[in-house]
Amino acid sequence: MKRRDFAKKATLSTFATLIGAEIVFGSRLLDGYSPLALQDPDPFKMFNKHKDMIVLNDKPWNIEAQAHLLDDNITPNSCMFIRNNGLVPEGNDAKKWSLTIDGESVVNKKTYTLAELKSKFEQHTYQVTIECGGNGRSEFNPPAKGNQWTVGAVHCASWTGVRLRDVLKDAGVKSNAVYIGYHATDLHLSRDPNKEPISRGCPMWKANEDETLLAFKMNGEDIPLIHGYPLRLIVGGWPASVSGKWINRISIRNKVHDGAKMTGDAYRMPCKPVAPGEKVKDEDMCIIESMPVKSLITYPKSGAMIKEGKALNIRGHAWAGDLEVAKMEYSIDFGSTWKSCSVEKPSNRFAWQHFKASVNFPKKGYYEIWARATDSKGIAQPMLLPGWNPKGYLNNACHRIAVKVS
Ligand SMILES: Nc1nc2c(c(=O)[nH]1)N[C@H]1C(S)=C(S)[C@@H](COP(=O)(O)O)O[C@H]1N2
Ligand SMILES: [Mo]
Repeated sequence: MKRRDFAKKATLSTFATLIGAEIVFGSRLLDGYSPLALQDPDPFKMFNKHKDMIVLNDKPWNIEAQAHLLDDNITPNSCMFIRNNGLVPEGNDAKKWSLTIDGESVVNKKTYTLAELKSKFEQHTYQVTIECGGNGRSEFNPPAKGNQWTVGAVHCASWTGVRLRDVLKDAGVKSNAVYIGYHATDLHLSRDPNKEPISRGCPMWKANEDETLLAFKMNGEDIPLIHGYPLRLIVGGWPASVSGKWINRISIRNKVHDGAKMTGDAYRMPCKPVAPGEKVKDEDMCIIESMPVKSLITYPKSGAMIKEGKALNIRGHAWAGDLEVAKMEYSIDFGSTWKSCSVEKPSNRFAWQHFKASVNFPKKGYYEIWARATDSKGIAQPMLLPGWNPKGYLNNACHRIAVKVS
């Protein structure tokens, strides 16, 4: 058999195994063609996601959870939303991975292998709530372009890694440092290697917090590829876009980082409130820092049927960016009156806080349960949509579920 025919036969048998059936006229398949059945990858299998997850986009992959999938205290991989700005890098090898610290404000540019990071610096584990700045975007009117997230672009997993500040300190930080910016290995959608899909960062004070990690484990295991294997930045309380995946370089900057999606209107809000639909100049848009207070009812699932005369035990989580959640309430009369929920302390800073309440209904009929969190500065979630903005960020309106008592 000629080499080429042999290769073709081997490919065909691989295709057949993947499809689970003989490809009857396979020998006539033109070179370079792959069967259609293999061109439609199943994201649920590929990423190990729960069947109730919702695919918003496949180029790039963007997949969201639903409120009832987020019931666990620590979100399992199967229920974590996926947000990509570019193409997922291929062939990441933890054994060959390294991280370079550079930039105008580094004392000694330094490169660490992943093994060095793990052995040289103390390891820490924190539960961190990570929410996409665009979570809730689908409610804005006029609509904002971008993924139409409903409520499911948030998760709270447990992350293990080394503190970014320990690594920065080891390389040396000049006194004129103001910001860090990350660089990662994902490819721009255009496949142009000179373009980065995203390269964001945060001020030095945020980079230096205890919980800001260079993480290599998620929920006790290697981070799944889609969530940043083998090294990811974890920055609690701020838009998830600051938590860069597939990190191989961090620059210590002497000015606000100006990487992709740091400038223009990306991840920025109008510095002053604007009317719905109003055009806002780039220079009037301000970088989003701490995320606002928010909560989710994760049990029961919206649409639950309740027996008359029985109390319903509801539960969920609440979080408040850089702050803590101080109070949690629910309403069954469309926000006219509120009753308190019990709310736990976070297991560490930036972990979401679990709440519960026992709800009684006066009679048979349709109800909505609304949940409202208040942060430690006394700011509560708005009952209705907060300020419209051109990119549809920071919708922290109260979460509602429907129930029927019969
Ligand atoms: N390298 C890289 N990091 C990234 C992104 C990306 O596209 N590339 N997306 C960011 C955005 S916008 C979000 S919301 C989170 C999503 O994290 P997840 O996919 O692990 O849920 O990753 C952030 N980190
Ligand atoms: Mo995001």
